[in-house]
Amino acid sequence: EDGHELWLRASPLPAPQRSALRHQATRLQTTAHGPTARLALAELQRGLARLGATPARGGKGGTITLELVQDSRINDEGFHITARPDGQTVIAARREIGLLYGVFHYLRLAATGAPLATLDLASSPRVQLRVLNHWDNLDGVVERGYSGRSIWDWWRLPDWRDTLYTEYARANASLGINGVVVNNVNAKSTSLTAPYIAKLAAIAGELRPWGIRVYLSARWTAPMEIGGLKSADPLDPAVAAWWRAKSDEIYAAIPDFGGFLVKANSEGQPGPQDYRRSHAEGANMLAAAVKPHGGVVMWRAFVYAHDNPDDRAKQAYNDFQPLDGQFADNVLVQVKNGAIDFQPREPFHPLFGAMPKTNLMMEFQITKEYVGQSTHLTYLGTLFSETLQADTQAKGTGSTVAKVVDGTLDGHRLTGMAGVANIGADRDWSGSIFNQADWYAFGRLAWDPELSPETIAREWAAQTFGPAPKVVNTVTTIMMPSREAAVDYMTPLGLAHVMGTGHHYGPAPWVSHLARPEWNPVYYHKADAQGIGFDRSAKGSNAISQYAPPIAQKLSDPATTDERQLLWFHHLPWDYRLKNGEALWSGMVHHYDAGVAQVARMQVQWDSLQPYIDKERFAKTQAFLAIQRREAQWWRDASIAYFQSVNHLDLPSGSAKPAHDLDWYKEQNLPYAPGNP
Ligand code: BDP
Repeated sequence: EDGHELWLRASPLPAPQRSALRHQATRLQTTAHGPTARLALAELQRGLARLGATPARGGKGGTITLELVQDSRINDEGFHITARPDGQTVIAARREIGLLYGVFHYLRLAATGAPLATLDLASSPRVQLRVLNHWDNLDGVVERGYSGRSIWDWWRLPDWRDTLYTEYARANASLGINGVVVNNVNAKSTSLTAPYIAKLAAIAGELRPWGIRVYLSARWTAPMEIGGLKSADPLDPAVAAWWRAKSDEIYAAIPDFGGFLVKANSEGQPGPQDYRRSHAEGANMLAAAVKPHGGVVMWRAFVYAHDNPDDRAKQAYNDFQPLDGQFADNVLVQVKNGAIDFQPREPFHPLFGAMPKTNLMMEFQITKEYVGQSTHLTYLGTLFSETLQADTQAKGTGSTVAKVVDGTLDGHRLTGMAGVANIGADRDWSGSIFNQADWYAFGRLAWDPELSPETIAREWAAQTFGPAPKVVNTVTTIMMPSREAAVDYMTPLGLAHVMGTGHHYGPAPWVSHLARPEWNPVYYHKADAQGIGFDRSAKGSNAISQYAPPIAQKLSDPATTDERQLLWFHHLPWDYRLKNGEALWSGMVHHYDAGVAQVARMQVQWDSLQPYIDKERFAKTQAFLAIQRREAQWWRDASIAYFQSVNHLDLPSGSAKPAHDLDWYKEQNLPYAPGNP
């Protein structure tokens, strides 16, 4: 039990459920016979066997039938499961992929102990493109990867197709993930050369039966680097012709190629602005190249420029919002959940709700660059859901980010959700057992952004560790507050980006020497003897004006700002009174304390599961929690030592002094931290 089986390991059900399931599933049949339907049937057999319910030969009992139907209650990827008391269960879908998704859902119900005897359940994905973004380099190093090397063995492709590809595809299909961008957004042109297209075609062949398309991150200057052109100007006809020919070449090898993802004019990457063209002009040129083949372009809005003195949090909006309505219909603008960069907590990105005429897709980071990487247990389902449920107020109350993303708010049909993958070649895929839950939660929320993170945690726990209530309850109790604990010990009350330089692991709020102002933690917290926080009100950067008026109004006053985002929006004196009556400084210290205490509780809760969990996964999680406990303390102590050196205030009574002086914390460095670009 090393975690390799993920949430698909399903252990035998308790005896009564097992025999009920066996009775339900005595005969399995399919009326569809394409490759995906065959996989669906095989998955059903395999899943039932793992649950201890292998159909008995010649036994009397019910039948499960996989059947293609015309059903108006579901879309092309949806499924409809009905189970009647006479023992007939039908998993119906319009296309074979729906049968596969339906089988996985049926098995999920079984593994989590749901009743199966009578069912009438129709489900369709609410988001069309449910895509993993691999930040994998061609040399096998994964940018911000904490789970080993890339699973793509480019060197030995296309001849050698590792069995890992099928296992990976199967895990994704079990969640409904239907697209994969295989290479880093900091892209190399090499990915677009003929040998690499052949390699990609081999991967595509492995993923296709599981309903997954491949996409490529495109390097903007590829026409110059591998095409011999003098320019990459999107309005230069030779450039457009090059991309059209390149797209034709890719589609000839991969007829269902998904399209391109582009990081342009961001963090040193080239882009159309180098030619004084807008993001829309760039995106549309590329979109025209893939359009005849049904492809899309996912154009990232993660931009900020070193020569722009404006608040970094405002720059994407400033660049993109004026372009609303100018993007071609096969372009999606891919927006990170928050305006800075995947912090433990960020307010939702102001572009959501502000570009009604554009297909906006969500980008979450599943890999935990800023949230403890592989060792800290910080379940991201709550983070994803918090953003999705945030109300943009764009069209009045209830205009949630989820409704922007699923297209219902503005009537968009082309919709998407991307997650920066946490997958690598480690045996457990994700760097820790609990990091698997973030991959799982991403997939489930991409299918249905309204699912509750607690429901998802319970599902994941039951499938990963078995359905015993003690286990599921305890694991869920550990997971649910875990991300808030990290917010408390890392960035309480709306602080952000105070992590160590480059690797983003561990505390470094004192760093102030880096070349670009917005690379320095001091830029984000602005602590001085008088106070702390980034003033984004009208007196400050006025980033709040990028939100809909009712939200901007609330954010203009610290008293009506959600305290969890207080210092994100306001610079306040150290003695500012929090809602509970305490001064800001003592409130901060209490948050740090609370974060550390919560991790200590998580350790006790996990220890109580020892009798129920297999040895290796138990021990690994236990060891990682010990690291997290130690490092939560480090975060707390280093942060307090630094802020105290700025404000010279005493600690509230009952809070312990940091174990070391500030210089000691400053000297801690991590020269070989993983995942650095
Ligand atoms: C930041 C990462 C950097 C990525 C960048 C991006 O630190 O490695 O290249 O985002 O999203 O989070 O492009």
